[in-house]
Amino acid sequence: MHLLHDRGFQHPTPSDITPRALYEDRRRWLQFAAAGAALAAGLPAAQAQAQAAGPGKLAKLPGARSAVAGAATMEKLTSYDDVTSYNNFYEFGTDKADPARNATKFKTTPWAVAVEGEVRKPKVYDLAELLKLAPMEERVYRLRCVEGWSMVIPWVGYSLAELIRRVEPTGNAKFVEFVTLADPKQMPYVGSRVLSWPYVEGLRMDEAMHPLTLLTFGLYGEVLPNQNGAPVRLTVPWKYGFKSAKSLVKIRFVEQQPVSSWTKAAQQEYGFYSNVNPKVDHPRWSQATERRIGEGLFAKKRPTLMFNGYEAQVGQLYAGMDLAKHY
Ligand SMILES: Nc1nc2c(c(=O)[nH]1)N[C@H]1C(S)=C(S)[C@@H](COP(=O)(O)O)O[C@H]1N2
Ligand SMILES: [Mo]
Repeated sequence: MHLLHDRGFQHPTPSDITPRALYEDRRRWLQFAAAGAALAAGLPAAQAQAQAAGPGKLAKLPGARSAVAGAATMEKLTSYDDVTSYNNFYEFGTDKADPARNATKFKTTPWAVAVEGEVRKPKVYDLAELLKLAPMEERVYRLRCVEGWSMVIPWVGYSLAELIRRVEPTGNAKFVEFVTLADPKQMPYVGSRVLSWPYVEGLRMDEAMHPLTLLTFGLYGEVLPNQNGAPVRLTVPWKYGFKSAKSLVKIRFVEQQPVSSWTKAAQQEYGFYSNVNPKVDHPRWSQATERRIGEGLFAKKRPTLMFNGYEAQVGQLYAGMDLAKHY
């Protein structure tokens, strides 16, 4: 059975009411929201102030405001709590709460990412090198899971293209394959039959080079929590969330289209492209609408946007393609 990629229930969280003007400065808004939540939880004002500075749980990883088009939606952010407690990371379990619960001791140092295949300069990068390879940017992206829910997350990282340029792909590099850690000693579901391990994903070369494709090291101004794919993951905002592979250990440049773990599990349901598309339904459910996590179980669903709202930036990558066929 590979039916576990279901439409998991969302847990309700208090939604904040925000004056429109505060949207102008997202950072101010963030502080406001955090302070509001802390006050609502009955915390003293001083503590509320402290929480307002950020989630404060992990090492800081600030990112400069990104200049990349489409990289800064002004939509209300999903709360840090929701972003870090409602996760898909099947290596750590299939329940939304499993990754946060089961990844607390996940060891992410030392860490290295092997960049290899059809490149002139293959190299094993250790995490410290990757962290200083290019300036960190903050990118506020919508994340749309194929299951029919979505979030808005302030990621920190830089365009994957920065890394790709440095390894100098050859003319044979048509696709990029992403391989993530599969360590049965640390990851209780690796070895289980829910997916084939390691978790593998892939992009076409032009998709991998697109400035929106983010090599991601943090969120909410701090390093990635384990459950979100520490210490380094991919974020591809116009595709369903499963394309954004977590805890990367290998980036391989190849001539043939890679077969991703989800395609292997159910080819009719999860195609190579997996671009967010409200007009192409999943065989078992509609993709026309989505539930925004944090808005509550009974909130009206939102219409799903073509390419998750990034059509202006990425639409031309698929010009002339039949997107129902290349789902
Ligand atoms: N290695 C790995 N990466 C993964 C997954 C996974 O199970 N294993 N799940 C994917 C899915 S289905 C989604 S929706 C996103 C969720 O990312 P988030 O938990 O940071 O929101 O991670 C993706 N990356
Ligand atoms: Mo997902």
